[in-house]
Amino acid sequence: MRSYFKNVSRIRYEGPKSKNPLAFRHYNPDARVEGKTMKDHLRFSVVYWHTFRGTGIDPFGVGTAIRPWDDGTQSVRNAQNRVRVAFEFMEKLGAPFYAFHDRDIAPEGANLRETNRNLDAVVKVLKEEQQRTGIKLLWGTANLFGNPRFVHGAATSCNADVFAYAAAQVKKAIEITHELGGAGYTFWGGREGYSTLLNTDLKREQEHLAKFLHMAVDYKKKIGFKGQFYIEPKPKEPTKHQYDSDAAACLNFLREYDLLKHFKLNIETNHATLAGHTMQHELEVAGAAGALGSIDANTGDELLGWDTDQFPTSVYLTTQTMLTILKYGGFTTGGVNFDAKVRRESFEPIDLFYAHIGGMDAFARGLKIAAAIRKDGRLADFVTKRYSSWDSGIGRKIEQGQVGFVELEKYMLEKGEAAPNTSGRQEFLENLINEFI
Ligand code: XLS
Ligand code: NI
Ligand code: NI
Repeated sequence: MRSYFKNVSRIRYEGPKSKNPLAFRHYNPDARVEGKTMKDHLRFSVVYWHTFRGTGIDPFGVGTAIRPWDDGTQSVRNAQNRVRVAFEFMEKLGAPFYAFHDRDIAPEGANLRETNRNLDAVVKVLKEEQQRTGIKLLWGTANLFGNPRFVHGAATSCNADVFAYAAAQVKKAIEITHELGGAGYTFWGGREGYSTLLNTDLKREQEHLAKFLHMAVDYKKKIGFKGQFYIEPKPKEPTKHQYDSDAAACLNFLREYDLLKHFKLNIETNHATLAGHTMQHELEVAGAAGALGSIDANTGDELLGWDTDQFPTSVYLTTQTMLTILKYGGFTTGGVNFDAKVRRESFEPIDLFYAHIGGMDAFARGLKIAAAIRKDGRLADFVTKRYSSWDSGIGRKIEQGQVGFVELEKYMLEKGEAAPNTSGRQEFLENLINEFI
């Protein structure tokens, strides 16, 4: 096979002093952090859609990306060739995982049967390449938003036939994910939301979505797919309001419809920003519910109000992210999935390497810094001490359910006033974090 990245050899770790732009300064896959290799901690994943299907198109202009391997046709042959290019890229980068939507990897045919045939033809090559390289599938998903049939949504469409089509499509997408040994399967809302409430039966749409997810759970069991199901919260875009708007809304939805035990969350940084939260907030909310599954690692632009999907470069952000991920025990099935795209202005193939190397190094630094903060222990000690009134006396009695309002009134009438508060020390703690960055 022809090489498309001839001038790039396997990206290696060269240490923080390296000036080689095609080397890692911090990501050293075999180095151990808290007893686990960086590779196993971070489980980096390349997304097929942005990295191999992104063209740089925006609402004001056509694509700019130069992709010499792409012949510009919608043929299966072109799609199969692209798979080989993708694996050459991922192999050279040293990414252990990738993720895809069904429609990124293979073109749609004239009807569902033909589309499924196209998929199978490409999955065959994906399987070969996975075997050749050892690169694995982090998760698969279905594109239920691109085709015009999904104009009103998929599982929440007002058109029952569209629900049926989406079900058939997801059935197939779970099957191919299973066949490729995927560690998970993600449901992202796509167009599951509304643009106006004037034409929307919100209750009915949400019930349909729950029904759809139950069908997916049933089918997963039926075929013996053991991968983790994820929901990826996002508050808006493309619709004005997405039903899976943030981690708390997703958890509530999953609980209400008895789905929580079957799902974890895939938290995306830029979606957190759009929801008016920080990434760390979303991770904490998911983690506290035992539902922190995986992350889509990108970043937005504070000055732009949409999902710009930039590669993460802020060490402060990756440190916060890794602090919470380590706190909840690290990834099991999930990983750091770069749902990020190079800028329209970065149109050469080599930019794909720079982008991923930067993101991987930013996360490796975040991991090392988070581990150092944890080893130091001052931050965790502060939080433990801050809540120490709950470890004995009246606090302990409240937590253990030994007292109610009557006993608490008696306690306070005797005491007369609450014990004095202590400082929250925000600035002190912010300085402490900066000691490590
Ligand atoms: C869109 C989402 C999407 C999901 C996969 O904003 O991030 O890319 O990750 O469907
Ligand atoms: Ni995403
Ligand atoms: Ni996104």
